[in-house]
Amino acid sequence: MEWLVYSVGKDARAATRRDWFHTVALAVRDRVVDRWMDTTRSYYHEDAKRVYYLSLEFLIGRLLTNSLSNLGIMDECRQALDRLGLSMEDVVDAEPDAALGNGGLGRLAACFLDSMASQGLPGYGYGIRYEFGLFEQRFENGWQVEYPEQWLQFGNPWEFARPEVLYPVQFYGRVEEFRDSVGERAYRWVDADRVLAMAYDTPVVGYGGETINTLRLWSARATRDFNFGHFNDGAYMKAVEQKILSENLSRVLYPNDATETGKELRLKQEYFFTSASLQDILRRYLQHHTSFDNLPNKAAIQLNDTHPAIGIAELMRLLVDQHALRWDNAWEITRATFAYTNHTLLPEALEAWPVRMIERVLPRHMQIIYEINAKFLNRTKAKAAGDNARLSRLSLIDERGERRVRMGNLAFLGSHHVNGVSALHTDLMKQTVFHDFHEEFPDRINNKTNGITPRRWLKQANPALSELITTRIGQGWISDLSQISALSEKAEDVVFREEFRRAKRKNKKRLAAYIARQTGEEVLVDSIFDVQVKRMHEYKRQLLNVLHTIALYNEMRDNPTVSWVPVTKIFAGKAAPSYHMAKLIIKLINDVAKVVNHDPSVHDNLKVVLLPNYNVTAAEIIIPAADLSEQISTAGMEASGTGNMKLALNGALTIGTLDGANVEIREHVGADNIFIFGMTADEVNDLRASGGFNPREVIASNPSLKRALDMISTGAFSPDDRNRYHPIVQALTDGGDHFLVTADFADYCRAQDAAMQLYRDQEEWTRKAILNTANMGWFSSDRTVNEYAEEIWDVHPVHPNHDGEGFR
Ligand code: Z2T
Repeated sequence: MEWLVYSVGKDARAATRRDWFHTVALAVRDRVVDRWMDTTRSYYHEDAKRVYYLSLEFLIGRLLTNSLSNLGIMDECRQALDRLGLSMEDVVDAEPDAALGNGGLGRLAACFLDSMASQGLPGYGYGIRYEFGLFEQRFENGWQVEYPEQWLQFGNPWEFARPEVLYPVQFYGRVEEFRDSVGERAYRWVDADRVLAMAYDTPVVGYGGETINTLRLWSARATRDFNFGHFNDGAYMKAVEQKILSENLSRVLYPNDATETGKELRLKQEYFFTSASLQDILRRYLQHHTSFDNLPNKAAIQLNDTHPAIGIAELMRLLVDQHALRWDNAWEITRATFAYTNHTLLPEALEAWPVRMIERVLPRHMQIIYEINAKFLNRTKAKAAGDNARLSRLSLIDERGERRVRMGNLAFLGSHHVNGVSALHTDLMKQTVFHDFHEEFPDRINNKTNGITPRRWLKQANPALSELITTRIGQGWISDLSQISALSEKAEDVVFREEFRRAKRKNKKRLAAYIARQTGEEVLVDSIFDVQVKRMHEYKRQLLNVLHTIALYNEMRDNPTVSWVPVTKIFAGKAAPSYHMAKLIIKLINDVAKVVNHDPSVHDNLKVVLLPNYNVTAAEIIIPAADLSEQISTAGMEASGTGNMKLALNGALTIGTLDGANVEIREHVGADNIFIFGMTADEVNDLRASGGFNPREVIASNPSLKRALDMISTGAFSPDDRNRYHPIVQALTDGGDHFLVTADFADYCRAQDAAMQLYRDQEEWTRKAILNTANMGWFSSDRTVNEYAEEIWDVHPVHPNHDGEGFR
């Protein structure tokens, strides 16, 4: 109560739910600060090797439940609120969802922060404090409309502004050559614009509260130069305008998940946070060291995709230009410090900045990139004389068309390890994008299959199942998920199966209420909750699911006397605002929902819902309630997937292709407990290479597919605009069906039938669901992070001293 009065400045009668959220968050934060300082101080005193996770995205979601749960004070807090007549749920619901990321890549970064802190690893996250996170999605007339996501509008109780942690970051200008004190050629970057990067720190509470790490996000501030000197009116207003423009750097997250826009502001964002982070890392290192030789023994820098890859040129610049190291020495240190994670093979998502743009925005970096390239190609030329095609593939510069810098090649060359995010993806990296580099550096590529944190994705999101698990096997699974395998034998226990079903049913009721609130649709709790939640993208094939939905709808209408297993098709996901096809697919799902849900002839046996504004908070409600998990991307295209892991851990059975981590999920849960269908990545590759795939033939030979497509194309779902879906039908037919939707349709329907038949046998279904939960232990991000720590970073746990006296 005192907290409310003194920190929020209100008395209890005037307090809103948001005020209570801020009150509770500030009280929780107070419990964290001492341990946070202890942790930081322990790292400092031990001069521990730290790992720095550089990521343009951190998809955190809400933090209140997470903090309370990891600190072990959930019940205490609930009781305190009870005494005030307040509901915990209401307070929790008042927190905005921090959506500083697009999807898998950003959420992976957030899971890694949780896992590093939970295992006592000295890990820092570095990124951008976007004022606007990923847009809020609404449906207007069934179409996606984007609204700004104003998560900071009412303040952020978790962050600490550090106005004293401020670094200059430069853009534009030119490079001057001069002779240094020993007469060597040297360079300086002059006449550049300056922006300041200001730090905001958020404590990352590890499970048990022993370790509290730091997420440091940078915010752009104008330099105060314009306050000095004399201005006439015009110059003054120009200077103020300049200030506003430079602060746009940290204004908004780019909403593209797997396509790059090549916009200058995006390049500037990447350099902005990377430069500030490197300056901060070097400052911390120099507190203990006078030479840079030990940098690789004290700092591991992980590049989350190529977004921070300009850091390789930046570290070279800092070492060579500012600290006067010799090139070869600086390069050795740089390579020993950086490692790079690749998250996609999609060609349109591989960053390639125009040389002309980098020359203009970062002139010194362009020189450094040329120098790195020249030295590398010269060395390679000596070995592979004559093979010019190979050399041009290895080059950092793509010379076909407008000259561009291949950021993936730069990241590869400047790193000591390069990893993919699932076994299949890593293999494909070696065969495709990095084929030549892999030949050149056969030990550099390694696999680190993604994982998810069991704290957020099981303990917090699914209290019903978590409590059940803990009553049977204790709570060791929370910090060591491999222990969950002890549930396997419980799959044979009829009482346990009953309780497992009860937990699932409770979650389904919660989701049904959420669906009713969000869409007005009533769904049957006893239907199969068939869930596809992820970004909207053609390669993820929401269309395949829609086509099956329409085919099932037709079958149900044709055979009204059959006793159908009721199905609820649940979709959620955002489309990039400029991705017209993905937005059209959203409209199609909404149009199909409208027709199916209001057709009395299917007797409520089929419902279709598309939930708006999918984010971490929505995922926490949807995932624990799922029966069937749709992981149906075209094989070879989904690098890993992580939603697949969250759903299986929560006892959903997967229907999926042999893509990304689905392959490893099958190995762990067993082929009998997963519905695999469709072409393999090799088959996809062969079919595309043969050029012989003809969707028209496939469609003609499959009446149910033909009927579904005909309905879409003749306007059965869009009577107000019968041509609306022409682009979709076109893509699936004359367009050549690049994602092989039609090719996999028949086998997908077979797998769907198998799932529906199995669902009739609730005991058998539950047995398999339990075996999924029990066998997903390996997919904990604790395991993933440990692999990085041991095989890439060489960092080790530190146990913070919380005695108080020793250090103070
Ligand atoms: C993203 O979420 C992913 C890859 C990207 O490539 C970009 C973004 Cl924003 C540049 C996803 C992959 O699509 C997904 O398969 C993977 O599980 C996830 O990254 C984490 O590795």
